[in-house]
Parts: sequence; structure tokens; C-alpha cells
Amino acid sequence: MPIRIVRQDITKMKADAIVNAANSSLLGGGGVDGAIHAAAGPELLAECRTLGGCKTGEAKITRGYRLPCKFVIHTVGPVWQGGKNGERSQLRSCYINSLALARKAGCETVAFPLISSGVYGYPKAEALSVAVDSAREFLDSDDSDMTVYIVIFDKAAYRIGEKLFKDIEEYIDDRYAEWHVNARSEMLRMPMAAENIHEADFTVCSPMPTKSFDKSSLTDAVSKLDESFSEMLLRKIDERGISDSQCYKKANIDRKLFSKIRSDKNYRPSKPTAIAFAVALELPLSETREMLEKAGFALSHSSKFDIIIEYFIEHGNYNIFEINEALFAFDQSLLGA
Ligand code: AR6
Repeated sequence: MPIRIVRQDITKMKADAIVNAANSSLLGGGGVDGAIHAAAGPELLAECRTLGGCKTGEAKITRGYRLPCKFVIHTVGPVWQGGKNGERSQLRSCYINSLALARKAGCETVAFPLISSGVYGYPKAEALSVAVDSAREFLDSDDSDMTVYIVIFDKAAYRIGEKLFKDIEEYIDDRYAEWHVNARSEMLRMPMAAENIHEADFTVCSPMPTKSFDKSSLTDAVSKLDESFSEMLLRKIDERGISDSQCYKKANIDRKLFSKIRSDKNYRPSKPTAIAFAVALELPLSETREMLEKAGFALSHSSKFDIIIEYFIEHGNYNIFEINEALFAFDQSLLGA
């Protein structure tokens, strides 16, 4: 049930269904529509001819033919007319209706391009936010384990809000600079130390005598392990009074992975997964660090990814989809499974 933003050519996606940004004739066109028809072969057009077109906001389904997906869902997005003519609600319908068709066809994975954001002129950043919000709305009300991919084709096509982008850029610059200054002063100390090393300082050491260890005291120490990541996660879910599903949905993690973590006390999540849970639980920075430590990770100012996470937590913004949009804009890996 998670949402993933990926940079890819949608005709290469091995999802159960891909969605086509079509026009109301359903008889092909340019942009992603042209690419899908070219890759699927003439059989797709032949089936489309039998469908009797499609209205704006609605969707129709066909087979995928030569594409690596089983189905193509054709939807017709609104033409942008300034935003005051119901464009947002029509675009939302495109996503909701396409997902309803996908579910009916038994699809577990569905890939969307940014509908309307090309020839139809919908501003890209807003088109992305409608895509994410609509997919989320559908998935929240759906019991299936569907995964939705939002496929962004060109890097230039993608831009989070200018102000947010600038803010994060500045935040990264400040933190990076701070880290480099510290790292540099560390390094400056080293040559001085090297100058003071003389040959006489090197002596041949005999091997350290091996000491037999006390097995029982080691067993004792190991048995006193601290709370594990999984235990901490479950405790914090309880403390916040939220349900498991509220937590993993908010973390953009699928149910299967959550069950694995729940049933394995010693489960070691990846760093993005661990952070996703900290974000879902809305932990302040200190508790986020503590939770990451349980999984063997830290937040550092030498990594853009870490600084972006820190930025959002410090600004009290725990919306994982917004965080992912920002991570994506800065070419970082995304949160979630
Ligand atoms: N994979 C993923 N995304 C793509 C690909 C691709 N291969 N090619 C383009 N995009 P558009 P619309 C992105 O114009 O605005 C057609 O002629 C592209 O960067 O394809 O809904 C139809 O027949 C953009 O962000 O669709 C209609 O007449 C997004 O897909 C009309 O265009 C949508 O751009 C529909 O216009």
C-alpha cells in the first residue's frame, strides 16, 4: 500500500498496470501516450478503437500487449486553464478512477505518469502533489496491498516548491559547511603530529598474549542486551496510542515488512525504513537519533540525506510524502520500505 516516486520511462515499468495520459478519443497522440502505443504495438490501438473514447477524469482498461505490464489504464486528464475550472478535482478523479479499475483487475502494482503535466499544461509540482494526495486517499481507504508508483520522466520536469527547495538548499549548505570546517580542523592536527614522529618511536612489538575469556560472564553480558529496534518501535506505537496500521501507513511501509519487524525482535531495518518509522511516530530529533542507534545508524552532517531528514524534523514537518518529494528533488534515496 505504499507510494513510490521513481524516475523512469513508464513503458519500461514491470508493474501489473501502467496508466496512460490519453486524450478523449483514446486513439493515441504524443507524449507518454505516443510512447505507450509505440511500445505496446498496433494491437493496443485496435483494442482502444472498441472502447468508444473516454471522458475527462474517467478511465478505461486494456491489455498491455508488448509492454512488460499486464494492463494499460487509459485516463484523460484536464487541460490546465489557470486552476479555477475544477482542474484539481478532475485530475484527482483520474487517479481515483484508474486505481479503482486496477483494483478490480486484481493489480498489486500500478504506475502513473504525471497526468496532464505535459501537453495539457498542468504545473508539474502541483500535478505531483495531486498525484500523491489522490493515491494516498485511495490507498488509505483500501484494504489491498497495492503499491502505487509515480513515474517522473525528466529531472527538469520535477521541482518541489521553490521556497522549500531554497530553504533546504541553505540548510544543507550551512550544515555541510559546519561539518567540513570541523573535519578540516581535525585534519590540520594530523601533520603536526606526524612531524613529531621519530624513527625511534617504532619498535617491534611481540604479539599480545592471548587471554582466555570467561564464557559465562560473556553469556551474562549478552543476555543483558538493551531494548531492540523492534521492541522500541512497538513500545512507542503503544505509548502514542496509535494502531499498527496507522503507523506503517504513515511510514509508507507495506504491511508485510511491518509484520516481519513485529515478529522478529532482532530485525535490522534499513536506514530509510528506520527513519520512516521515526517520522511516522513524529519523534523529536533526540528520540529519532536514539531509535536509529537501535538499528545501528546515526544522522550525520556529512550526508545530504541526513541533513534533509533533520531539516524536516526540526521544522516539525512529519509528512513522509513531502519529505520524499524533497529527497527526490535532491537525488537522495526515499523513505519507506
Ligand atoms: N514515461 C513517463 N513519463 C513520461 C514519458 C514516459 N515515457 N513520456 C512523457 N512523460 P503528456 P498530458 C511525462 O504530454 O499532459 C498526448 O498527446 C511528461 O514529461 O504525455 O496528460 C495525449 O494524447 C509529462 O510530465 O500528457 C493527449 O492529447 C507527463 O508524462 C495529451 O498528450 C504527461 O505528459 C495529454 O497531455
